[in-house]
This record gives sequence, structure tokens and C-alpha cells, in this order.
Amino acid sequence: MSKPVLFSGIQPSGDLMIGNYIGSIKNWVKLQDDYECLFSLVNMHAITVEQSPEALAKRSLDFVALYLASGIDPAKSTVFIQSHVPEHAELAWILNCSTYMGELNRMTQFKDKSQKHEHNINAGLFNYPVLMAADILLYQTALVPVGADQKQHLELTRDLAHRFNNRFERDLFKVPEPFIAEAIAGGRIMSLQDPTSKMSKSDSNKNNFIGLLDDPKTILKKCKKAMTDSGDVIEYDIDNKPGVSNLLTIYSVISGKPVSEVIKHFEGKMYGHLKVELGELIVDYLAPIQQRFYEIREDESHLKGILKHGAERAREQAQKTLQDVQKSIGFVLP
Ligand code: ATP
Ligand code: LTN
Repeated sequence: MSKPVLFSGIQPSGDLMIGNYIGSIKNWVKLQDDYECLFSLVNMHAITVEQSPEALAKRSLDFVALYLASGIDPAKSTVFIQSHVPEHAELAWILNCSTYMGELNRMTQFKDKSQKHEHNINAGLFNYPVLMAADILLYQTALVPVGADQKQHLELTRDLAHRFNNRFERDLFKVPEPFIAEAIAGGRIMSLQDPTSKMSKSDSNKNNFIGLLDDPKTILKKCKKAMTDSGDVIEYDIDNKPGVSNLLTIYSVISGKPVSEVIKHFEGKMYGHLKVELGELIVDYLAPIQQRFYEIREDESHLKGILKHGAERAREQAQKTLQDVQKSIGFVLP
């Protein structure tokens, strides 16, 4: 029997950071043996906010190289760039015509990003979740590993799948399940300087996140500067000590030890100890990933070969689903 399908994607915006790694990529690596995996670099999503063309192109290849450096194996998983598979845009249009404005108006990511980019509230930003639904539904995806911030988009994806299946009285789309990283309380790593908001790779203040490509000095500095709470006992208390709790969470995931064990390790120590040790832990953890990244990135034609092969593989399945949908809605096939 063939394995169930897993799909996930990251948009090439900002700097890939430890929150993306913990919330997403780390799980991808873990799941890639048990699922038929597709990992996409979703560049069509990234242009919903303004991007410099040169930076977007460079960053796209950097992110894919980081997928591979983190342990995604292109021999096992399909790795591709979203815009190489035009079926994503085609299905998105069809889904758009069955998505209600009211559904999209409710999306918190749209509200957040509209506030951040008030001079560029474009139709793409509004329709973003529909494109995401197309990404997922094209491949008859069973599982979508994402951070908790994407749960609402996943719910819309499921609603759209049900809507089409009911309307055409057949299983046009598999209804996907989200897979939210459980190791993190609330499914989100929080910003280092403002632990009540989510760590975000497009944050203009780079002290808010640890980039996967940050050098050791920068990592240590960012950890030392991280905002902690009043008091001096290292304990896990999301409501009253969000800063310390966030650092404990990151320490726990990166060390592979449960939070309770981490707290025991820091018994009687000060916040400063936690920050220094966390910095060192992250530096050591990222070192081999960074080394592999620079090796992979050096051979751009090899990287592009992997992406070409990935897009061809993805397209086979994408075309099948799209044709099925087109036939069902009454499009005459060529
Ligand atoms: P941006 O700031 O550029 O809008 P982002 O940092 O939210 O982006 P995305 O490309 O939207 O990153 O998300 C990539 C993946 O990383 C998604 O699965 C998302 O849920 C996950 N992710 C993003 N931020 C966090 C976080 N702070 N904690 C855990 N997972 C996260
Ligand atoms: N919307 C997601 C990125 C994304 C995605 C997807 C994730 C686009 N398409 C399909 C999983 C599956 C985000 O902002 N993190």
C-alpha cells in the first residue's frame, strides 16, 4: 500500500529562523520516512507582501538549501518551488470561486498582515488562504505539519474540501489533518524581545529571532539580550513568565530533554545562566546544519536539478487532481 501524503511549505520571506525550524522543518525530517512527502518553497505566497526581486530569488535557493541541510532527503521527498507547478494557481482560481468573502475576512493572518502592510493590502493577501488550500488539496494530502498560527487556514482548507466533495458527491479531495508541533506549548515559539507575540522571520527587528544562518557571536548576543521576566527563579509559567518559559521551550526542543528536566538542570541558577547555556546549545546544534548549507549552496546547478526533478514529480499528481476537478465543474478538457 502506498504511504499517505504529507505536504508543507514555507514562504521565502525574511530569514529562516529557529521558530520555523522547530514548528515546521524539524517535524518534516521526522515524518519523511512514514509519509509520501512534498516540501514546497511557496514563492507565490511570498509576493503577497512586497519583495525585492533579487533578494527573493537568492532567498528562495537559500531556503531550499536549508531544507536539505536540515535533513530533508530529495531521494525520499519531493522538494520543489511552488511557481514551477502552475496547477497551484489554476486550482486556487477555481477554489476562489467557492470561497466566501466572509470566510477570508475572518482570517487572523490577513488582519495581522493588513496592519503591518497598510499601504499594500492587496487582493493576493486576502486570497492567500485559498492558494494555501490549493497547495494542499492538489496532492490529496493527508497530513500538514505547520505551526499553530496556520490552524485557521487548515480549517478553511478542510471546509473547501468538504464543500467540493459534497457538491459533486464524490471524493474529489482528501480532507487533510493538521499536525501541530506538540513539543511547543501553544505550538508557537515566541519573539525574543516580546515574548507575548510570535517569533516571525520577517520581523524588522532581527534581535527578535535566531536565524538558522546567524553566526555564533550573533546567536550568543541575541540569547543574552532576550527579554526575561521579573523575579529570578527559572520556572515554566507561560502567563507570568512568558520570556523565561519561551527560552525553556527552545532549550527543551533543541536539547531533546523534557522541560521538567531542563528546569531541574537550572535549579538555583540565574536567568543569565539559562541565556548563556541556551546560546551555546543553539550554536552547537546549528553548526553542522550551517556547514551542510554552505556545501549545498555552493553547487547551484545541482540544487536546481533537485528542484526540477521535484517539480516534475509534483506535477504528475497535481495534473491528475486538477483535471478531475475541471471535469467535475464542467470545464471541457483539451
Ligand atoms: P513571515 O514572518 O515571513 O510572515 P513566518 O515566520 O510566520 O513568516 P511562515 O513562512 O509563515 O513563517 O511559516 C513557515 C512555517 O513555520 C509554518 O509552518 C509556520 O506555522 C511555522 N512557524 C512560523 N513561525 C513560527 C513560530 N514562531 N513558532 C512555531 N512555528 C512557526
Ligand atoms: N501559509 C503558510 C505557508 C504555506 C503552507 C502551505 C504551509 C503556504 N502553503 C501549504 C503548509 C501547507 C505560512 O504562512 N506559514
